Formats: sequence, C-alpha cells, structure tokens
Amino acid sequence: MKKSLLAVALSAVFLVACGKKEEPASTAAAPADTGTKVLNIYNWDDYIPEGMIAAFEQEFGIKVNYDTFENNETLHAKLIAGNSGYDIVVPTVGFSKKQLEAGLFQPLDKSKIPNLANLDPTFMKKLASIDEGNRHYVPWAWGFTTVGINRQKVEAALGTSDLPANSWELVFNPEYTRKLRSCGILFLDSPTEIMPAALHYIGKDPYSNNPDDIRAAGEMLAQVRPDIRLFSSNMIDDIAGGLGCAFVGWSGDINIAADRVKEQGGRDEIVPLLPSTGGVFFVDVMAIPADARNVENAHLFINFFLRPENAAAMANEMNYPTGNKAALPLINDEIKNNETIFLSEENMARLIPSGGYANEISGVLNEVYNAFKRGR
Ligand code: N2P
Repeated sequence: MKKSLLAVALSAVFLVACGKKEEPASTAAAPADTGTKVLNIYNWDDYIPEGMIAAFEQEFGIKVNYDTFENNETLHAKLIAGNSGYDIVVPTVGFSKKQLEAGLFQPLDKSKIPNLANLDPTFMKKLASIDEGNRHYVPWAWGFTTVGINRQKVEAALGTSDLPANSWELVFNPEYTRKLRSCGILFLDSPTEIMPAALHYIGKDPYSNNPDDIRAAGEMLAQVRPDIRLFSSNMIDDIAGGLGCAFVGWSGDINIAADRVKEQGGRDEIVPLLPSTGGVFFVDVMAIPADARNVENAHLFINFFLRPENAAAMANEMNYPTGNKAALPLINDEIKNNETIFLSEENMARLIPSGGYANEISGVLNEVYNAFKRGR
C-alpha cells in the first residue's frame, strides 16, 4: 500500500480554536538571555530517546533540566501563570492555538536553526495554517489518539475474534465495555483527549463549542464509567504489565507497550487500532515561551533535535512519525512499514483533524469531564 510518510494526505489537519483571547499573567517583554549554560525543557512523558539529552549536554556543555507533563492542560496552566522557567515547551498544535494568540511564545530566530531546512515543506505548509510563516512552532512528532487492544485478552473477554468495525465501540459502547471490564479498560486522563473522541463517537463535531453537545457526550461517557479501571496519561507500563485490555491511548505509546511485551518475552499482541471512523490526529511542536531566559540555548537544542539522526531516533525509539524529511532514510524499515505508525493515505484521510475548544467552553468541558471521572 502507498505510504504517506510525510503527512501529505492530511488535507485539513489544523483546526481553529476560536473565542475570547486569554491574557497571560504577565505581558512583560521577554527578559534578556541569561547567557548561562542551562536549558529548561518541558515535554510529554515518554517522548524522547534515551541518551539524547546527555548527548546534547556533552556536545554543548549545557546542563538540561528536563521535566515532563501528562496533558496539555497542565502545560497550559504553567504558561498562563507566567514565569514557568521553561525555555522549550511541547504543546499540541490544536490546543496551543490559543496560547499562540495570547502571545505566550516568542518568534524563533530562524538564522540560528539552519536544520529547519530538514523539515518537510508540505508538512510545514499545513502547520503554517495555524502558525503563520512558521514563526513559532517546530514539529516534534505527530500521532493519533485511538483505541488500543491487547488482542488475546479482548478476544477472550468477548468470546470472539470478530471486533466491531468502529473500534470506538470497544470503549464507548456498554455492550462491549461490560464484557471488557473484567480484563481492564484504561482511559487517557484529560478532557481534551477524551472529549473529542467522545463527541465524534456520538456524531458531533469533535471540537464542538456547544454545551449541549458536550453534555450529551458526558451522558454517553457516564454509561461506560463503571467499566473503566484506570485514568492515566502514562499507561505504557500498565498496558505492558497486563493491567488493561482495551485503552484510549496514543498510537506511539501503545506501540511502545507492544515492544515492551515482546522484549519481556510475552506473547500478547498489543495493537493500536485504526478506527474505521478515525482516530484523533495530533501534532506536538517545540515552542519558546515569551518569558524564556535561555533563548540561545533553546535555539541550539531545536537545531540539534532537527538533525536527521536525532529526528530518526525519536521515530525509531518512540514509535511516533516525524515531519523531518531528511530523517526518513534513517528510519528503520520495521517502523516505516508499521501501518499504525506511518499511516497509509487511506487511514491518514480518516483521521479526525486536530483542533481546540474556545476558552469560553472550558468550564463546561472540565465540569462534564470531572463528573464523568468521579462517576457522578
Ligand atoms: C508521548 C505523548 C504523546 C503526546 N508519550 C500526545 N500529544
């Protein structure tokens, strides 16, 4: 099957978050660069190959403080409060549009990032539909939120190998969840990960800003709540350890769990499914906060990450595809040929475009999500 390694088939990936602007706590101009040999990075859990930070530190003599977060909401709260102390953060593009509009990121000095030339122009053009002129964002990786399964456990619990064509049924339809609760259903823990999929499943716009739609999604979710074992945004070990058999998770993380089971000599097949009605596409990007203090070092790291060998290592080890064209020849065939990492054009076309919710709806979104999570 024809591969779309570079997301060429993504026709309308980047949606718009609309609504009132959110003001950052501090709008003071960015402080001058401290000139110190330090770099503070804030990225998602399980998203960087082992040794990459150490290699950067050694080559540049810069000490990196690398912290991780579990969801966009946590990152957003830090950015909005101001003085996060971070020099590079890695938000998801759809969510992050409101951060960009609020002036929370500073423009890149592209003269300091010659390796931007390694990025795929088609990918960057799509990204420019949100970040005009590609002034602030540099892609880290992309993937999709989807349903993953432990095939053997799911088949045993359902008593059949016939799985529903729409895989979302496994986690949103009580007919399935009642059976799968015995082997464990795991959900990502964030309103903006679960609600787009839930809205999509009930036939609404995944990024609807209509409170009635969001409440309707909450009602659907309430039906399956008793069957959910765990909410977690770092479920790799839980999946690999057999705590769950069906999960709403991220494509790459599910594939990492699959690798871990194999490394441990397990036989269970862990697989991110490609729902016939689509998984939720995401692109995560590096950006420099407006109040970052180690701006020079941030540029050095961005340029370092964009080296073909580093972008390829991210894909090879973390199972997420890259928008770095120069890295493609260095990506292992096993990864390139994995239909759940580099998607076929057909599957790519099915993905639900990335998006964001208006600030005005965040109250309802959180209220509905929290009620769901609490189970009342
Ligand atoms: C990797 C996290 C994927 C980030 N562990 C989803 N935006």
